[in-house]
Amino acid sequence: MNSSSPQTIEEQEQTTKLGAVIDLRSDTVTRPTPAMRRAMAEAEVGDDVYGEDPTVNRLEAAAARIFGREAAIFVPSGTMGNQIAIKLHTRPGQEIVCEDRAHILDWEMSMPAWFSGCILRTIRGEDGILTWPEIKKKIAAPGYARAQTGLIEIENTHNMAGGTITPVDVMEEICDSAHERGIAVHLDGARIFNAAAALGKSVAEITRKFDSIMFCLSKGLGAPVGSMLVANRSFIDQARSVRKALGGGMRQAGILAAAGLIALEEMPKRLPEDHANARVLAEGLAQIPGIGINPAKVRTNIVVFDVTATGMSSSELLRRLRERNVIGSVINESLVRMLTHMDVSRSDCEQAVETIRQICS
Ligand code: TLP
Repeated sequence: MNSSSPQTIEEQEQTTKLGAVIDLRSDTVTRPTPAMRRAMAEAEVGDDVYGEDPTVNRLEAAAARIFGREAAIFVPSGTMGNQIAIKLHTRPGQEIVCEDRAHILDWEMSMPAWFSGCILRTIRGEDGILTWPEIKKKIAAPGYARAQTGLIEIENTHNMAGGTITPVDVMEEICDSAHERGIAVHLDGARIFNAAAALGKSVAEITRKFDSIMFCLSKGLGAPVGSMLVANRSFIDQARSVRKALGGGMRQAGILAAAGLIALEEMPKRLPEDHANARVLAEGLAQIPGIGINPAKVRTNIVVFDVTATGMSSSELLRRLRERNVIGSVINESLVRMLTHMDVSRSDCEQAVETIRQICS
């Protein structure tokens, strides 16, 4: 287990009481903008299980158009989006190749095994980046005596590796080579808009070869709830049944989709600001004796740093930081994770660096 629960319930309650905290635990913590709240209040709704919610339908059409695909489905969470895709791409008894710190491995409750009957065949990629030559070695040889590889999964940006970006040509080589062998490739693109912003390319351009793409509205894009699964029409038609089976049929979900539409259409353009703030954080941290980080590797909104040389464990450092109203999350004994998002400013990041400096000195 390379992670621990970021917070106990008591700690979370304490957090909500604190008020002026600089909350760098995740980009999931953002509150809906006033425009989102207005759109939610005014949303036209219907029963989405009957396919009759006009706002959900608009959101799904917009996501499909933006990704240049036939269809999309609105799901309650990124976890559900990934797990629906895994269910549809695989058969029980198969293997899924993914990176060693993948979200589907560490944070999705063993659902590939539990729900789809598959095991994960992992590879440690430098900076979380997988390449075809490495993946190729892990693909099961055809035959009756070995579990067959049913799916390859790529996470971009890679969360626990520090928001790193797998280059487009690397992803495309993986997709082309997998397809030659009849293996599908799913993208956990929870933060694919961050990758696109950092690369200066459109999400459609960088994801065109994947068989399915999950992305989150509720991370850097700032929506309160929701993710999308994007693919061809027949895949998304089947995804509707799997979503229902998982309890993800949400009725008047237009209330949520209304915020999702603003997230999708308005928020990607502000992501460079989060990336610049993450750089401020990383460059500041790099100046603090005992903190291990290479700021040049911080290209999006996730900052992961090593605290071993401070003599404190990550949870000890975070406990002391929390006393001073700065919160981050634990990855493991030595690694801390901090994310920038629309509810933290550049000066919040500077303040966080200063607080960490005081604690370390
Ligand atoms: N990530 C959360 C935690 O679960 C770790 C976070 O705070 O970063 N894929 C990736 C790459 C993710 O980072 C996440 C959420 C998901 C999928 C799942 O999304 P949700 O939380 O909506 O199920």
